[in-house]
Amino acid sequence: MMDPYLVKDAPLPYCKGCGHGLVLRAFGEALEKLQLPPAEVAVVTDIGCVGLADALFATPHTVHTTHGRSTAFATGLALADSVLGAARLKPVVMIGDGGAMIGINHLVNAALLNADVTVLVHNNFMFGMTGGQNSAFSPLEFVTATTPAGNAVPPLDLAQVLVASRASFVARKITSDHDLTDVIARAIAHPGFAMVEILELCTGFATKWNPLTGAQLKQVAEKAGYALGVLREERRPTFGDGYKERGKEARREGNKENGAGPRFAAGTEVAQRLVMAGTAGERVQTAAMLLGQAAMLCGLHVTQKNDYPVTQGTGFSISEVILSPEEILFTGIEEPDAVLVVSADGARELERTGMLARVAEETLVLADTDIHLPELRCTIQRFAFRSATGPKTAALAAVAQWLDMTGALPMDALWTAIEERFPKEMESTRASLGKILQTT
Ligand SMILES: Cc1ncc(C[n+]2csc(CCOP(=O)(O)OP(=O)(O)O)c2C)c(N)n1
Ligand code: SF4
Repeated sequence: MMDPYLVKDAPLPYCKGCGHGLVLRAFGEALEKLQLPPAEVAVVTDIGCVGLADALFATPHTVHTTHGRSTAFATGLALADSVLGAARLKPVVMIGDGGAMIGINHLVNAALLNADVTVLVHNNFMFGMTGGQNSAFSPLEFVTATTPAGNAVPPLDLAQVLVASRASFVARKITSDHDLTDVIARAIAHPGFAMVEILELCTGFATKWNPLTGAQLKQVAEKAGYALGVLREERRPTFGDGYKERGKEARREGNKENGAGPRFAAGTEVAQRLVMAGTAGERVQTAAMLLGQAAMLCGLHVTQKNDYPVTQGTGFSISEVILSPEEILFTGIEEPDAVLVVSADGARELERTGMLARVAEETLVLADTDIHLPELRCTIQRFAFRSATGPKTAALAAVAQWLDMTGALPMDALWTAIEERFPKEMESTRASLGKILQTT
């Protein structure tokens, strides 16, 4: 028996009677009905009361995003999973009508792409969290904080906008509909973009200022000229399907050339979590990318996460790389297996973020000769990365040194990665790295 998707008996963070609670319950029931593996469900929440839901999910991934942009984040997840992964991930967006108004172009784009994303639009006709302001979805004559004499502008028919955007599944429901759970489940199971708009009550503001009850939501829809129910359900290829189809031929050619399957045997049988730290502009992330590519040539799974200041060309540059024979389900590094520090900027940032405090006794720390590091639980091994190879090759030299010491990947895999990405620099890079490898 799988763990439940929602936290059991969790107190809801909404006002009493808020429609968000009913949608959440129906969404939870839809997940129970579908029995999707929780690791293959990503709940992407928007800003607003609707976005308070993250803590109520026990097992699926949750991502809390910026106002109006949740669909864009979910589209990114779906496209990456369908193009690079196994196309199993189901991102489900929880967004209010305020967020849907702000980010409407993201919904239009996701619909055009037919990204495998489900968007649950919680339409309570106003901005709830900020005090009941008018949204593009407020009905005519609706009283809101910004339209105290009644809204003079007709509401947007989002379902029609998305039908015109070629969305492959579009529905509009009311919270009290008996089949709400089924329609949400159908939307999630639908292969491609699906939007379910749910008309609901904001009891914090809307029902205080308007003679509105749950039973009257149907009349609101009628007055606005809204169609209800499942308005479109059709099959067309998702963006990922199309991408894979177009890429098939190219890949077939590529495989012929490269020989299908791994080209080298990895030396490691367990995951390796590396943190690389240096200075922006000194090719730290390029070195991490080459390490990742070398690992992929050995058939390993790889993740790379980069961090640098917004100015990009100044300050630190950090890459976190995980290489693993197993699928990598969590990309964070709690306790690194190796830390490569090639500049003072990088060292300062690792100290500031607490990464250095998380090293274990077995962590391999390779640092440039002159860099100050605090006392660590493990020994620090020093190399003249910068002076021997130059600042722009120091990070790659540290990678080569780590490979040389651990044998996690054969050095030939790294040389091949460098040759494929930077053929013109191959000779000079090899000569530079040779200097550091010979000194050990
Ligand atoms: C870009 C941006 N604009 C404005 C805000 C302020 N803000 C926070 S919550 C909110 C209202 C959200 O309304 P809605 O999306 O309808 O969700 P609800 O609160 O009704 O669930 C606003 C405008 C913000 N956080 N970010
Ligand atoms: S203010 Fe409105 S949307 Fe927010 S929790 Fe209260 S009832 Fe729900």
